[in-house]
Amino acid sequence: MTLTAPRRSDLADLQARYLAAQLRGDRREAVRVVVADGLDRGVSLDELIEHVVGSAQREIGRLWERNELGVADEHMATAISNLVLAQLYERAAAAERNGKDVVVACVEGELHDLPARLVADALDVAGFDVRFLGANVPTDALLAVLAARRPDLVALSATMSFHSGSVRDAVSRIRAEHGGAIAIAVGGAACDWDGVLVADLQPDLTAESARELVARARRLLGVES
Ligand code: B12
Repeated sequence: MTLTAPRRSDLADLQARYLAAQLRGDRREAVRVVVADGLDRGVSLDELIEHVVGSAQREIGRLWERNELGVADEHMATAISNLVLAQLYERAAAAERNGKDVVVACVEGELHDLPARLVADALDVAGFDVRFLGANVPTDALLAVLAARRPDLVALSATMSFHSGSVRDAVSRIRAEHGGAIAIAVGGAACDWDGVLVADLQPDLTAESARELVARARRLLGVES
């Protein structure tokens, strides 16, 4: 069944109900809001990632920053998002594989793997063959994976600006070992907070959201959409 595109107000309503479920620690309601009331009613994975799960996580961050939420509540909320993403991954209709191989990793030291997971899931559902390495990947270990797999694209995620050094180190070592054979994408909130990072590194690709990354990766790698 094809449904009309969700309006902003529908997405805002889903986000508000999802956030309320996260704050109550109600895992079943959180899954119901995103899967039954979102995905099953025609809201796309991209919209759910960006305007429901992602934006609720950012709101959790604001509450935490203002001391309106404790660390345990933030952990509980993030665990709920991981559960919900696993359900979405299983249920979302994946596009036909496009033959392009991508490795997604958080740079060394970076513990925020949920943003990178959003990126990995969006690429995967869009048809890319994705290896998601998770949080805090030592640069040596990342290079070993790249040497073994020789992917078309490596997507490096950094949230904290104090991990800019890890991003710089990873990019320069990937270039030294592979030249231009592996395209490099750099992204995550560290790029917003460290204004010169992307300008200095000139990666093949950057994007502010998972959805934008998918579109740009398609163009960069010559995938028909
Ligand atoms: C959950 C959380 C944690 C969890 C992480 C759990 C996990 N498994 O991810 C834990 C508890 C580990 C944590 C730790 C810390 N955190 Co924290 N955390 C958060 C929180 C609340 C949510 C993160 C999240 O899920 N974001 C949701 C997604 C959607 O974020 P996103 O960045 O917008 O992602 C999109 C884009 O960036 C892009 N993207 C992401 N990766 C890539 C890669 C590529 C290649 C591309 C192209 C695009 C791209 O696509 C994504 C999807 O559209 C944020 C709040 C926030 N605003 O994000 C704080 C936040 C990031 N944390 C913060 C802080 C301060 C910390 C700590 C320093 C706290 C401490 N004192 O220990 C540590 C640092 C840990 C470390 N060494 O890395 C601050 C950072 C402030 C700043 N300006 O520096 C924030 C903003 C909270 C706040 N408001 O104060 N945190």
